[in-house]
Amino acid sequence: MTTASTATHCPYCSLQCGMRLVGRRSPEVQEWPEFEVNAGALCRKGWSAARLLGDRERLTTPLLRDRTTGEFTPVGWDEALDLVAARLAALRSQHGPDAVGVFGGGGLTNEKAYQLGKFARVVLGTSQIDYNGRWCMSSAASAGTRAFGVDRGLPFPLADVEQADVVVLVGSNLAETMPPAARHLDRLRERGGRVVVVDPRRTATAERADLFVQPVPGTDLPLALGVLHLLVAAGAVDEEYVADRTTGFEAVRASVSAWWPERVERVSGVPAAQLRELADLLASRRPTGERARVVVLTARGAEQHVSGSDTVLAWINVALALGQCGRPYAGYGCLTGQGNGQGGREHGQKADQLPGYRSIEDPAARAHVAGVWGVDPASLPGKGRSAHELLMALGTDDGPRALLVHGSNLVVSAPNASRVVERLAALDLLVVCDFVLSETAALADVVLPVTQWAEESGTMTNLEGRVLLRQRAVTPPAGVRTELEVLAGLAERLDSPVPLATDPEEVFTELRAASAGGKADYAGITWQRIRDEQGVFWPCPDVDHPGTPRMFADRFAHPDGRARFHVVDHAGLAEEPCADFPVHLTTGRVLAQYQSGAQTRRIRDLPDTGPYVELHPLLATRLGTADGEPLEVVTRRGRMVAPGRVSESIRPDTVFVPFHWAGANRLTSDALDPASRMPEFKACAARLAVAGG
Ligand SMILES: Nc1nc2c(c(=O)[nH]1)N[C@H]1C(S)=C(S)[C@@H](COP(=O)(O)OP(=O)(O)OC[C@H]3O[C@@H](n4cnc5c(=O)[nH]c(N)nc54)[C@H](O)[C@@H]3O)O[C@H]1N2
Ligand SMILES: Nc1nc2c(c(=O)[nH]1)N[C@H]1C(S)=C(S)[C@@H](COP(=O)(O)OP(=O)(O)OC[C@H]3O[C@@H](n4cnc5c(=O)[nH]c(N)nc54)[C@H](O)[C@@H]3O)O[C@H]1N2
Ligand code: SF4
Ligand SMILES: [Mo]
Repeated sequence: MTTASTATHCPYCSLQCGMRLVGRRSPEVQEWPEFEVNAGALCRKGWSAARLLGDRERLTTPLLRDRTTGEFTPVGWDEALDLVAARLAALRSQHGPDAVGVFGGGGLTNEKAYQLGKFARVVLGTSQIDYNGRWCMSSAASAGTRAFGVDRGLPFPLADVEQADVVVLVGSNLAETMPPAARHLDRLRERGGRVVVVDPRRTATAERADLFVQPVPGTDLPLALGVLHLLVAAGAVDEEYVADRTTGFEAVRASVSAWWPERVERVSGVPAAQLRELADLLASRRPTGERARVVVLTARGAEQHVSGSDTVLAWINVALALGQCGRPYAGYGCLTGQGNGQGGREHGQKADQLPGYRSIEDPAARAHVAGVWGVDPASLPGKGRSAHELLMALGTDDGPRALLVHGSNLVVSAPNASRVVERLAALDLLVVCDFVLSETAALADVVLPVTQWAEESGTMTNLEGRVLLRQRAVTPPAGVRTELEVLAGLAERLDSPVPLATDPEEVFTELRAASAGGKADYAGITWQRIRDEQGVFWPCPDVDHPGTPRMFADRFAHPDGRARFHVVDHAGLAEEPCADFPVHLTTGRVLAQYQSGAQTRRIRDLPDTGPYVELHPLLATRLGTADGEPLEVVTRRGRMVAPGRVSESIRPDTVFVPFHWAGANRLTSDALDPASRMPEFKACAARLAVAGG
């Protein structure tokens, strides 16, 4: 007898590496070499992912928490769902539908994200829904929409990067955050191409760079202005492309004249000579005389700032001025982060959005989606608060009094997290769906145990806009339900005007109809096509359509078909260092842990080092500390103690703390980008001292 093997995808990041699960009980991860995105390669998180299936820390029964003792009591599903529904109904009738908030996640499958948005708008009638993707790539999404008329992280398959001549990574540590993708950089370099990495830390990714640029945190925007200044001065702008395919360049050309290299050097700390080297690379020619193919990629380092969306626009300006967007093996892309970071932002769990990447304020979009849902368009609520604003409103006079959390451990991952914990405590009801008792679930009044990843089927849209199918590979433990069943059970108890489906393929069919004609059009994608074709790229408006791996070849998505330049200027950080808080604190990731760590900290095969403070030897000497000694880090919001890790790789004016363990986000600032509402996770002002000294 052969052992069952199921082709599926990793539960973690947006690369969505293909893998096989072998065995139905405690399955083993094996490679799936035919799947082209990762060609069998996995990082250690992927290899160890199956360890959490059937783990003893796994939740298998609904739990009710006694607010006085803090103790959890296991209860049956009917009791839990009856109780949640009754309390939600009471809050709604007392305070109106916006008394209930919903917080989703970019790790949810398309089907779950879609159903969560429908549940909020149709069953609860609330406008108060948003999700953790707001903290992830919302700045790039907002910039992409403004520049190109549509937001798809990468408008080309990732492997195209290998065929480029110059790749500029602005604030991405992909060698640690999507390791199998780093091979594209290696192959590009073998072909003679060049890699540029922009990061305040010399990361594992920077080690692969031909040119490493190490700016002060939050200065990627003036860097782009300086690059464009030099390109204009060198006559390197592709004037024909700019005239044919874009609008708004003249104002941008004028605005960058004020950003000469020495001024950029003063602001960013990047030597003028290095800036010239970068501009020369971008303006270089292929042996044929044709322009070099340039790919500019941004990630969280550039985006998680109050100026994040303007920073992305500034780098898009560079790519457009060089005539790169829409050209083969070239252009701009954002490296999305969460497993379904792309799909999670298309189907309506965002405060301002309906499925198909439609606007909830557009009457035609409301009519279309309400038609698919079988409800009156007038019954759909309007736009709600963004993620952090939603959390800050909890338990206030006009904010939600109950919150349902699906797929976020926000106690660890939200900015200025101590305030978030205070807001959660002010709620009348906190309900968390999860498969482990995360730090957030531990504060809930009701915890609902759901199936995870390999125990259920559903689609995910990876960083390339490729819609993939995660197939159920193992039998879920007794006692857990799928999220679709939970939502349907609540809908029924809340007298929903329409029933909610529980079969994921049926939900996907409905999602296809709801997305039809929208920007992210899935109408022609079927589960069978995904199986047959290694995924299908949206937009795919009908079943005979091949899907769209490469966008913008002929036109951009604005009505006139042109891309838009935007004038942006350097506004700086929300918090600049000062006498009391003299260093920049930045935060991010390490290879072996994922996000808030709720999943990966429970996997014993992965090193769990705890938080640490990376600092330069010069700063260590000034503080009188040595490698491994405990340091106290203080910001205007909080403090933490963690061992120092002394390293030449970081700027002397900056320290780095990974956010996978609670602590980092007690320090971070919740100043928001005005366009995307992205918090400035990547910079705040901090003071360091030898702990206990
Ligand atoms: N191992 C691992 N992989 C992951 C994840 C994980 O948690 N762990 N999470 C996934 C998710 S959701 C995401 S969003 C992605 C994130 O992927 P990345 O964006 O690659 O990850 P980060 O570590 O958050 O940030 C990248 C780099 O930004 C740098 N940086 C800090 N401030 C600045 C700045 O002002 N400018 C510039 N240019 N760089 C700066 C940091 O030093 C860091 O090296 O990773 C995905 N993959
Ligand atoms: N300081 C700092 N903070 C950051 C960042 C940073 O760079 N620095 N990055 C930000 C970014 S980019 C992101 S994406 C966020 C991520 O941070 P979080 O939103 O906390 O994301 P996860 O840690 O992935 O949390 C997912 C939770 O949901 C559970 N879960 C997983 N899948 C499902 C599912 O299908 N259904 C349900 N119900 N639960 C599920 C997991 O067990 C886990 O408890 O953190 C942000 N916070
Ligand atoms: S790179 Fe991302 S998708 Fe691939 S195995 Fe690692 S965590 Fe999973
Ligand atoms: Mo993310």
